[in-house]
Amino acid sequence: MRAVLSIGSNMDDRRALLRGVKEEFAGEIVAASPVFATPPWGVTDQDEFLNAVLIVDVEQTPLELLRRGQALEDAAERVRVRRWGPRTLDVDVVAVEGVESDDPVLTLPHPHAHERAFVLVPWLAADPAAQLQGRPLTEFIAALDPDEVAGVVEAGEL
Ligand code: A4P
Ligand code: MG
Repeated sequence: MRAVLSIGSNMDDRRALLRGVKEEFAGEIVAASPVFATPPWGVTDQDEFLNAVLIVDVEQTPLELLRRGQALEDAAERVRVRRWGPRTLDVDVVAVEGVESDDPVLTLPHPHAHERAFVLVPWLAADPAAQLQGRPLTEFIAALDPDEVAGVVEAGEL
């Protein structure tokens, strides 16, 4: 099963946390984006994020993949000192090839993917031919606020 993962961090050693996810999926990665620095989306009074996208090929169900991502989030939380502080690591399942779901436990494609430059720009970098609901990613990116897209800036290797 081929899937698209969006990974993000805005605290602690952000790059190391993202790299930890890459290492976890090492043998299953088909493509990986560089790291991008991204302004916080949604709740804007928080620190800048680093984001990346991994395309993986795994022998698991979509739900198992979600749980695997959540286990990595939990592991990242454990090294944290501050209780109830911001998240160290977010692992979202953006899309699974050939799967659509409106289950709130795992909605596919991710309901916010199409409107998030911090997902679309790295995803396009990882897979220039990628499509979301049958349309090229560039169409969704073109529909976003250009300032938001310009705010997503490449920041080195994952
Ligand atoms: N869930 C349903 N569908 C999915 C899916 N496709 N992938 C459910 C992952 N999870 C999915 O998520 C809440 C519930 O969503 C889970 O129980 C899962 O079953 P969560 O990760 O526990 O909670 P959260 O991350 O605090 O909330 P939410 O709404 O998922 O936030 P997001 O969407 O993860 O956004 N700005 C920048 N620049 N970069 C970022 O990475 N991330 C966020 C968090 C906000 N702003 C950001 C970034
Ligand atoms: Mg999440």
